[in-house]
Amino acid sequence: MRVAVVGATGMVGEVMLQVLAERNFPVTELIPVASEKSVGKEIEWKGNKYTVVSLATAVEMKPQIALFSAGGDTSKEWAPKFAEVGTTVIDNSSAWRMDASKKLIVPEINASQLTKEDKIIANPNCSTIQMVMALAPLHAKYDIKRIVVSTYQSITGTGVKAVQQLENEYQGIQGDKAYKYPIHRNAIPQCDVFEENGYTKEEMKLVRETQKILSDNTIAVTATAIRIPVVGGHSEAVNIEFEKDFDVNEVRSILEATPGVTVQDDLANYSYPMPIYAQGKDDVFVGRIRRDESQPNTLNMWIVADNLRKGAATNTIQIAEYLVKNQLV
Ligand code: 2RA
Repeated sequence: MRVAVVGATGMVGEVMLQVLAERNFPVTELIPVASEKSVGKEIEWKGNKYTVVSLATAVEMKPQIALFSAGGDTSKEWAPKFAEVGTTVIDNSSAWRMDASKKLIVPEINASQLTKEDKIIANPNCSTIQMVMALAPLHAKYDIKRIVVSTYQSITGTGVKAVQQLENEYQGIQGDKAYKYPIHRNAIPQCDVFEENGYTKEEMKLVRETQKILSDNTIAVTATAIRIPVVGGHSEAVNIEFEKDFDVNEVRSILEATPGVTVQDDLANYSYPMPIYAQGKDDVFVGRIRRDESQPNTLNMWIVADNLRKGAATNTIQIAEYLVKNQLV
């Protein structure tokens, strides 16, 4: 299969290349694509060297699949051009996620929605993916009424510049800034820009994307997204009010039986999810599972995942695997 990776030299692009190799995705021809400044660079993948090409060249090569992580503007302009030559695009930007004609897919939850006609498929935001992975099976059983989520997000979600800023601040040296404020020894209550309602785009993604993926606009969601000086993954404290009551042990059993979810919830042995241990793994880790004793039918939990893997690259490639397995490409 001829596969283009658009944004091949970026953080998510590099992880997509790594995951394609790890999962032995059936690539017969790899087309690394990047912005003009990177065209001509060589990358190595599975022991072979590949030359980075431009978006226009990649379209002419008519890949069967194009995995995008190149920002919303690039996706808005170029995803349709790939689709016009028959390529199926799976896009990591927010460009298409809320487009009513586009599918927003977490394979374990709603891949069955996909058809051959879907030529631009949206990969949800990383903080949404890890949350719905844990909530979808509970919604099916207990019917979610309201979600209150606070996220503690890795600087890798912002990109290389943020990782470098933390390193520079740690070393005490000056350099380019991804954030207006220091991130070392700090917590910044802003991920992405603010919307009119005082919430950030990141917080409103959790609201809107969760409703779309779970196909239920009656689910009330409120979110606070915080940036913290961590690199391994995103963490989330989630409070869920259900329409029906539940048994905490049954909740734990449901999660333990959910593909892609690992329960780490053994307080006697101080076992709970942490980003430093989630880094490099594809599962979503859930712990601190406990009833909210302040109101009926309400549960608290802690959800951690590597935002570059299940939060982006791995979910994208799992969508591609589903397409191939079901002969939709
Ligand atoms: C972030 N989820 O963490 C966003 C984009 N990757 O900044």
